[in-house]
Amino acid sequence: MKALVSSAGGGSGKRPERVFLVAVEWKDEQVWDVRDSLAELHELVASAGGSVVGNGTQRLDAPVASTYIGSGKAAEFAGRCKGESVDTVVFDEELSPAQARNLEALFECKILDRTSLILDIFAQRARTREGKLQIELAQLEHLLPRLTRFWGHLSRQKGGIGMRGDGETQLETDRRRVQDRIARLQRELDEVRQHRSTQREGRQRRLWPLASIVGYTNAGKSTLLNRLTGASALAEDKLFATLDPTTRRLRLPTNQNVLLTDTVGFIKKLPHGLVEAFKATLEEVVLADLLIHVVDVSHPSAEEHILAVESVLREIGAEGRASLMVFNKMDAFGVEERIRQFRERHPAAVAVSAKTGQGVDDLLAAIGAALRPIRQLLELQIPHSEAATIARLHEIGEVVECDYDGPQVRLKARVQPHHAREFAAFAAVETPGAEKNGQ
Ligand SMILES: Nc1nc2c(ncn2[C@@H]2O[C@H](COP(=O)(O)OP(=O)(O)OP(=O)(O)O)[C@@H](O)[C@H]2O)c(=O)[nH]1
Ligand SMILES: [Mg+2]
Repeated sequence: MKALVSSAGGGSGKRPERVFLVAVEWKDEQVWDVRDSLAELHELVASAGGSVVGNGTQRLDAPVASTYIGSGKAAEFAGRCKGESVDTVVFDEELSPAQARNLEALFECKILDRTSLILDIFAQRARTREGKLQIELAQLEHLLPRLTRFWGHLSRQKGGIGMRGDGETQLETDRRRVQDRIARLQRELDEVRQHRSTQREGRQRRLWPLASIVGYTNAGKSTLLNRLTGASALAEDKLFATLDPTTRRLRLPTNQNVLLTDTVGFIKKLPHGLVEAFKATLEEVVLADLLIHVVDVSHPSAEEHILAVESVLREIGAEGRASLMVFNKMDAFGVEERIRQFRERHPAAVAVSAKTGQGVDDLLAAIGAALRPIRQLLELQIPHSEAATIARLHEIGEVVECDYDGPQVRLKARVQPHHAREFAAFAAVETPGAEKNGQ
């Protein structure tokens, strides 16, 4: 599927597709207001390169089997769309293949649902081979049950009375072709992943703890990674600007090295197929020693964003990981009251502005504290003459006590477990052990 840029309307110049949005207000729904949901769909369309020219909503108890929304409403919206020369109608819900087909016939234009739109955006953004394979797989799996719609013209041409068999045969062939492609993609993905996991084994990540930045799309995750590590990850006011994970080293003021990963943002109703396709990438998130959950506190739906992120984390098995909540965009106008309210529910959260750097020192301290249990507390006695060893300890560890009186220097320091060996010869009489009092 292509991005929402069409060459329709004649001429060679491409213009943004004209898009009409349709959302449903469920009678018992309160948490997520339909306006917020439409606003988000609007941003999704803009991120895909389309231009929203109107929208319509309907209040319903349950979806209507044939057209999702009521047929009267559908006809009314179709009339508006024709008047506005709309190219594409995007539904905020997932449509069944039959519903999409019926709506397409009624509106006489392209119908997309939220899932196809998100897949579209992901397809535009994928850069790495693994990312591209994952998206194509998710797209084909979404397409398979809908084949009749996309390949409709074939069956229609051939599928007149008495020729129905031909149309069906064509459809079967197409279906098999897609299934074969899915199988091939899965094999290729397995190979890429195997290669990646061997690479990962060799990397330093086993020595340094891993912290993953997670959060709703557009929360400021990449901006935060850039702020903390001086990286230059792409940060944009776009949904799903980041797709492929970026990892950078962060050195905390306590001399602790941490690998910090920025990854794909989450969204409510993230298509399940997509979560499946991204599971391997997201596994890196699951395996992290610390999850840094970035929340855009300036967003009116910040509360729902937190719930959506927690739900995706549950889905990928990251529930219960050590995590630190970060209220980002504290520089935005009028967010103090919101931060105060959120703090009641998340007392350990840290407020920052990734943009201005405000609060970053507190964040670094909080990351250090959260990772403290991973470090080993050494109690050492080092001769005064071993100045280089003492200097080395200050360089790679966090020295918490230091006493130069007496024949030997007595030190207590927290170091990464793999550094402990270097100082084994200087262990104080008491056996050093992993520190248990953490966070
Ligand atoms: N005012 C303000 N804007 C911010 C702050 N941090 C990020 N932004 C803006 O928010 C937008 C999104 O930032 P990104 O860093 O791309 O967000 P992300 O979470 O990586 O987004 P995706 O990769 O799309 O999921 C950009 O326009 C940033 O400039 C902040 O602290 N304050
Ligand atoms: Mg990003």
